[in-house]
Amino acid sequence: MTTQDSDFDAVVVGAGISGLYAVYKFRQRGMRVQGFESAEGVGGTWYHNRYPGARCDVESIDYSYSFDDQLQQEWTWTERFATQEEILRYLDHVADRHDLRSAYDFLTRVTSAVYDEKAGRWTVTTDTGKTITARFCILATGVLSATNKPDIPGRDTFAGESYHTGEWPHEPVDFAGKRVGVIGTGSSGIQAIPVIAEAADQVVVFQRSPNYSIPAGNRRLTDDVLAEVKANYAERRRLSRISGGGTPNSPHPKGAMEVDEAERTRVYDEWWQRGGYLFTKAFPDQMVSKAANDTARVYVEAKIREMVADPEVAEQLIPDDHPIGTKRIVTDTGYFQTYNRDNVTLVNLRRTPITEITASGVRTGEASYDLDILIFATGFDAMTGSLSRIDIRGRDGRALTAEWSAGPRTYLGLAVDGFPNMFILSGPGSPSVLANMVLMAEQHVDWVASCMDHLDSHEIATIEATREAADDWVAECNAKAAGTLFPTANSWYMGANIPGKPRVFMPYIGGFGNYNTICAEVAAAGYKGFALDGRAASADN
Ligand code: NA7
Repeated sequence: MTTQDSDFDAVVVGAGISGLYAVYKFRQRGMRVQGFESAEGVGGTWYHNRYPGARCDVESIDYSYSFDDQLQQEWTWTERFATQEEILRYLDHVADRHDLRSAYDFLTRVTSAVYDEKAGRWTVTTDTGKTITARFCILATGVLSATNKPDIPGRDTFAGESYHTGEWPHEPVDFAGKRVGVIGTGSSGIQAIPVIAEAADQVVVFQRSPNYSIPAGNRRLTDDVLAEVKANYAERRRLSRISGGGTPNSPHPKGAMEVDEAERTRVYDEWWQRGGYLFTKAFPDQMVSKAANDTARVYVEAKIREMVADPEVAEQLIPDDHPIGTKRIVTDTGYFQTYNRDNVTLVNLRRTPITEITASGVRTGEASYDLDILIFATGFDAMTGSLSRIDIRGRDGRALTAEWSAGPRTYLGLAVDGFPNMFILSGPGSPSVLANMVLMAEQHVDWVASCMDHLDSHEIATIEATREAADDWVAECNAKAAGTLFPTANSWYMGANIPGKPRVFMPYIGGFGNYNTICAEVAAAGYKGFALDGRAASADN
């Protein structure tokens, strides 16, 4: 390899939704792009999370790229909420359609990214021994990709088959006639359990915290529905970009406490029928006012009691530790009814914690459960985990992990002071996990691409967030979160699921539409809050 071969305009780490679009967009600008991806194929989250029942909780017609109108007109989603398999097929199609794979080295994990101040370039090394340099370092490493496998005593001694939902094998897992244990009842566990229960002999669910979950109301998309969506796609996308969550849904015009009980119930009935996590957005005050939230909580709890035949089991499935929606609310298909089956047992770990995992199964304070298959549906080191697994160093060799020891610090969720020409896509400090991730990815990549246009047309070599702008943005994110009920829950949004991780509400919760406006204003003001070639930006730059 010659120096020229190993020197790029941009390196893109990750071939998920944001990485793929970054490669597309940068190549459109005529850039030489090198991508790295640790998996064998494209898809990111949707490559790895192949567990039974895995689906997106955002509607397929919204959870899809908007940049290629021909693609959105030609592609036919089959279901309202797409399966992992269908989303991966879609992303494979996009990669082929735009020849994106050719930018990537697959089965290649980036181990370090180091900024060379003298050269003004990033040096990136991989676990395959490759080293390249690039002007821009783009981290599209995903927010729910670094899996969390809790350190339960005896964890690795289990002699049967053992899987994490986020690292699911490619070969189908055969559950027939098997005794299956599932640890964890977040989105992954709640989606997987009903499907596994249909196939397995026995399912034992080890639940530490119950979760709120709303039936998806999933259905096949008819030709008529698709024709109407496609005829109005531009307007649908416009509404999504100005919305709070990146989909064309808006809450009731009045707050839950401003309407009478009959109206409140009518609205909840309507949003219950719509299905899924959108239920948390029925009223605008639901995630802000405890009294409003309580009305939603009571409504859903009554539904759970209706769905579960055994009242004692129903009570154990009802959360008592967080306002509804402050932990990512789950979108399910038949979850609560699964506990009406004879072959499903709920083990309440609050009452009887796991003491150890043994060669034959799981032991709690009260009983031993012999298992053939043990599934960890135990989540992720969310938002920062995929970044902290790379040795990222900015000016003066400063390590990103050290800079973030008290929690992630970014400007706009995109940039970090001391790390010039480095952009994080859909990272902490952005609305990513609270919004439609596909439109989020497009917004970030489009913003970065026009920033690059600005730099090039003004002959500016480097852009870097100022410390002051990052401090202000962190304060703004904290203030926005403090105005809601979200920080009251021990959620992965707060880093609370990982022992030792700082408790900080990581996403920006001011709304996707507002965020888009802020980013546009920053650019229009000549990249306010950034230093360009080391000098604070002004509107004349
Ligand atoms: P989540 O939502 O983080 O759920 C993980 C689950 O695993 C949750 O029920 C945890 O209980 C449980 N867990 C974690 N550690 C343990 C230990 N040590 N013992 C018992 N149970 C444990 O991850 P998911 O993969 O389901 O979903 C992640 C996101 O992906 C989701 O929010 C969607 O946005 C898509 P806990 O609540 O911590 O008591």
